[in-house]
Amino acid sequence: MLDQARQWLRAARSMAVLTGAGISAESGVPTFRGPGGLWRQYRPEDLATPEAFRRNPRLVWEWYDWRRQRIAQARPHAGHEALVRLERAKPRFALITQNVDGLHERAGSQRVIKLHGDIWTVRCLACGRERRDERVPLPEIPPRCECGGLLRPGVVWFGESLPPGAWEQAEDAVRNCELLLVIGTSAVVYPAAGLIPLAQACGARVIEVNPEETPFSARLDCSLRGPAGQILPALIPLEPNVQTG
Ligand code: BV8
Ligand code: ZN
Repeated sequence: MLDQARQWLRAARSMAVLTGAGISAESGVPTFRGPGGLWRQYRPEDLATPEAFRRNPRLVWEWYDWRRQRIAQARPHAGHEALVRLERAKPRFALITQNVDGLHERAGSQRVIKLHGDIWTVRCLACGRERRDERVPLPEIPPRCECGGLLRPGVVWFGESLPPGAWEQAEDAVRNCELLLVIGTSAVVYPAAGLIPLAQACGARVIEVNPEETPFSARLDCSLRGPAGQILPALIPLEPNVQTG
């Protein structure tokens, strides 16, 4: 399995990678639906929706401020670093992430397509201004804009459409790749999860890395059952010749 996957990976001339919360688990950032996941204490519809924010911006911001503090203490791991090596080795490469934690960029990934926004950006509901805000913890909850307006996290909530351009870029990358590597996602959130069958429909091979089964595992070319921090470095070894394509 691993050898076959490594061989496909080495041979692929164009690649797309789709990551979810699982790739940040070994960095100490809780996942959403796993044991002790973020959603355990909070139900998604209670917090990650525009309605919840309108109803109780303080509660929603307490959750995001808590997550920002967890992420600020986290460090990218060997799995994130393996994806940086892969990006450098493959001329045609796209890293599509559902994560909002920014760990891929902190590891050195350059071409990151963020489908669900970025927890380190905020947007003003009054004047619409968007900016990076990395203050941890936030000085006031909920945080306010200079204009006095309420700031919201720069992430995509349930029921909200994805950032313009991000979806198109992701779809284009998946339609045109030979190989899709899916890492650490439960593949239940759409439209992101739809990229997996789309890749298959366009003739790409799909390799999955996840300690658990997902709704797509049985239908994929290769489903590697294990943690990203161990499997990715084995899949994408350090030696210099990994870029032979
Ligand atoms: C939209 C950002 C429409 C904020 C998030 C009914 C059926 C189908 C779809 C829907 C439906 N009802 C509603 C919908 C649509 C909805 C949706 O898909 N709902 C789901 C729950 C059914 N989708 C939306 O609303 C999307 N928008 O459709 O808009 C529209 C169109 C046009 C115009 C207007 C509107 C927006 C979805 C984005 C929501 N935002 N987060 C934030 O982060 O706070 S989603 C949230 O879930 C995160 O982004 C997260 O990334 C995402 C997916 O979760 P995962 O990343 O997969 O994480 P999870 O915990 O679930 O799984 C972790 C996995 O890792 C597990 O498999 C585990 O085994 C594995 N793992 C654990 N440890 C490791 C590991 N893997 C590797 N190594 C390890 N060590
Ligand atoms: Zn403002």
